[in-house]
Amino acid sequence: PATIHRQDYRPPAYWVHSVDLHFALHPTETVVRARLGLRRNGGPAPLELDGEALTLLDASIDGVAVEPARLQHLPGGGLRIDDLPAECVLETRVRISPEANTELSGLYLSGGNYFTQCEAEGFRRITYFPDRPDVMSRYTVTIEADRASCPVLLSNGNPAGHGELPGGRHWAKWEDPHPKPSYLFALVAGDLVAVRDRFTTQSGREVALAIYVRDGDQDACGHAMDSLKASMRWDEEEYGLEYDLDVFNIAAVSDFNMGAMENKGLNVFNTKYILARPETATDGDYEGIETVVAHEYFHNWTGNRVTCRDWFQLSLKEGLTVFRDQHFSEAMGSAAVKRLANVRRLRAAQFPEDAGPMAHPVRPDSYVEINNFYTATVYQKGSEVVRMMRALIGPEAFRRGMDLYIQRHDNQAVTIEDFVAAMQDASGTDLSRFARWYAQAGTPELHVTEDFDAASGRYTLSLAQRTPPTPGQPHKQPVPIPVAMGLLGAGGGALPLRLRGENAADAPAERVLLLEEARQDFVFEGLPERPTPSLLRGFSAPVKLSGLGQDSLGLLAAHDSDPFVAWESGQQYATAAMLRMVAQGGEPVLGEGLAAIAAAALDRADSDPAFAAEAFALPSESFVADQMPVADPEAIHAVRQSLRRQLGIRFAPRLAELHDRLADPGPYRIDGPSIGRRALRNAALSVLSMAPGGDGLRRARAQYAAGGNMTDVLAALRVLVDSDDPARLDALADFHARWRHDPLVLDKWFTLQATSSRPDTLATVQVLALHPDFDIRNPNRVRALVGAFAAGNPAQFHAASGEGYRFLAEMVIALDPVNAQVAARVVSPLTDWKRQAEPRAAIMRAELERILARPGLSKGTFEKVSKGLA
Ligand code: HT7
Ligand code: ZN
Repeated sequence: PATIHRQDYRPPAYWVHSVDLHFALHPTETVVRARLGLRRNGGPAPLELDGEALTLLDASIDGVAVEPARLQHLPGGGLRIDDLPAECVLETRVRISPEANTELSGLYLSGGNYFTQCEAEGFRRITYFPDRPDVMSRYTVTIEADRASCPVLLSNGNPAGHGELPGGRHWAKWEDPHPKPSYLFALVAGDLVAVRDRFTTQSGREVALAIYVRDGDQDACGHAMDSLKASMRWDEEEYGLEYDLDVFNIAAVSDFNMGAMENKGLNVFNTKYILARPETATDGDYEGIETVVAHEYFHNWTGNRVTCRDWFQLSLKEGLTVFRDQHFSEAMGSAAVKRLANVRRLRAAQFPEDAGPMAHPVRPDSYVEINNFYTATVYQKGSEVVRMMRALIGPEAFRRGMDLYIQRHDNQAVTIEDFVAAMQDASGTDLSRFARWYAQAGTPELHVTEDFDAASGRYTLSLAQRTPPTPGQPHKQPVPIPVAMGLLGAGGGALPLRLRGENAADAPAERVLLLEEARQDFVFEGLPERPTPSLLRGFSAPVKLSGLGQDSLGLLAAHDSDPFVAWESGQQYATAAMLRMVAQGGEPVLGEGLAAIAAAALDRADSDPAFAAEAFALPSESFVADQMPVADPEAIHAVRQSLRRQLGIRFAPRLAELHDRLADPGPYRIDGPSIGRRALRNAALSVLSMAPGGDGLRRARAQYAAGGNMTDVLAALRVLVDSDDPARLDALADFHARWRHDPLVLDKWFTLQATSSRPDTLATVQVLALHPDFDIRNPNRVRALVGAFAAGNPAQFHAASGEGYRFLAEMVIALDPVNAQVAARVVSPLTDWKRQAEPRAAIMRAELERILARPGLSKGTFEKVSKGLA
């Protein structure tokens, strides 16, 4: 397959100023008529239209039928037409089969209803079109379908008419006044019901809101609707950005390749990010809904009104919009806990990506399959880059920069340079060096060394940075790293921060150092005692920090005023201790330092239970493995389990007391304090249940039997499923019997078993892949079983037998012809062979070779596997 290079970008030969679509919907023979208003962009050139899985019925130019010989069919399925006039109307009619579309890209059927997914390149599976984001058009869409099976007919923009047709059919027309790229087109049709609400914008415009779901799910839309209204208000208050259509529709679908899609005026959502009832959704599910609803809504301006020139600029909309949704979620709840949860996710997904075979810059230079570049780097690291830019220029200048960006580029398809230029012009800060963050792959390593001269009270903090080589980028330049910091005295109090040459009077307690060179010294004066540096407060830059000893980490964990540094220091302390135990072998010992960090975490149970739960948790097995040049998944698992057992024994009375005391006082509430309480209570139960002879398992059985909200039920079942308790099988059977008609809850049943720490998990997973409820065509179910096992259960996936690798390869081989996008995603853990010891690495390579040898392998899976082998 061909590699596409960013440098090869050329403007399109034709603009399409207007698109008039007509759909005659049918499960296997949908006919799409497209009238494209074309205008040449420059001198004479052929018109090239993308197309995939289309059957061309006929074509005309300005009403005159085109001779078939004039249409040149291109290898990928596209069309080429020479000698067109500078301005004309091209009409095509194609036939497509939604029912045969298992890729879930283009127009497809889910549960008998029609949905589209066009990002990134799905529109070409609906009609012939220059399917690239810099071609922006005004759309009119008419949908015609059987009234009984498809009472609801939706598309982008505002409704513009509807009516009856003979033969029990009906039609609806939609007009979108805003020019948009083809990837934002959407159509939804079927037997859905609407949950309705209203929103009045700050300028007084009335917007009709609706969430379309399957009948019976209406009661599960309240949180999504509340989140939508909160996002609409927040974008007005924070950025002055108002919604711009008369209607905002959301449709929920259970077969979907990703989380959701921001189509103009008609967002399409995975049901996972819409439906929530206390008895079916966990607190994490509720938080995910708030985040994803906000994210898609915020795209209305950052992505839709101002869009990307080409797919290399993806982070222009995704990094910025993730930053906006994270900022929103921080404002809605406990900002500090939200921040450290997001940092934990960044380090779990993006840091390994940046260190692996698919490492790429936030703005990639090339790709084979663009779907492979909807990555943690483009999204999460992209968001961190925007966050740093805001920290560097300040929030007021950032807001001016956003205003300028939108004022300059409304209704345009632009580049990351355009965004940085707006920020630079609005702030007067030179951001040319900063742009390296977009161009260089790899996670910068920040190393600290210190020197204190007690006689003069002078303290020198030396910061050095290095970004490791990544594929195609052997040499890196320094990047500007904002280091938010403070200095602590031995008692944990803040010391004044007076840099050499500054006035003693206005020494602050916190400041941001900017490390721009490979190494810089920062000299502080007037210090009464040897300080301990608190660095990267709030995780001010996406880097790996090293150089602090265990004493410093222990002090920071106990005393730092910055919640991120306090949490992070505890995690780093524990990671270092665990790495030592893995290296030494023998029986792990819970040292006094680690026990003190755990005790300090529990001391915050009343003041901040959400933080206490985060700080009490040991670093994940994957995080510890990521710190090793060659991982040892089984040893890490053994150490972590042993430490959890020892924590359970040591803190048993306290954990039992917390489990008793933190039970929900009344009905389920989804607010920060309630979420925090449940998180800590369930963390206590989990660790308590590790202690042999304790009453943790009894408590888990009782908690499961009590039922109630899904957060507590699932936490109890998690404990049982990881244990040898005979009750676990009954509980699993009970859970299945109770929820087998609710796909989202059934996904949890699969994931629980796939991520169990029990040694027989692989055999269980193999059996589950044959379960009648496992459906390889449903991405949520594939992720719930295969994805969860391979990415979320390192000890079992990396079983020495290699059976875990073989299982994943089999699943990828079966999945690739059904849904290549999902296959290319779930294959990732197999590409991590360079960090495994032999013979595991050899087995992983052999499985990758086996996948690569499959005839007809998709280009997406080919790209991931071949890069993974390199
Ligand atoms: N912009 C959306 C990305 C997306 C997507 C990409 C490829 C294939 C399927 C997809 N579904 C949604 C989602 C977002 O980031 O907001
Ligand atoms: Zn997005």
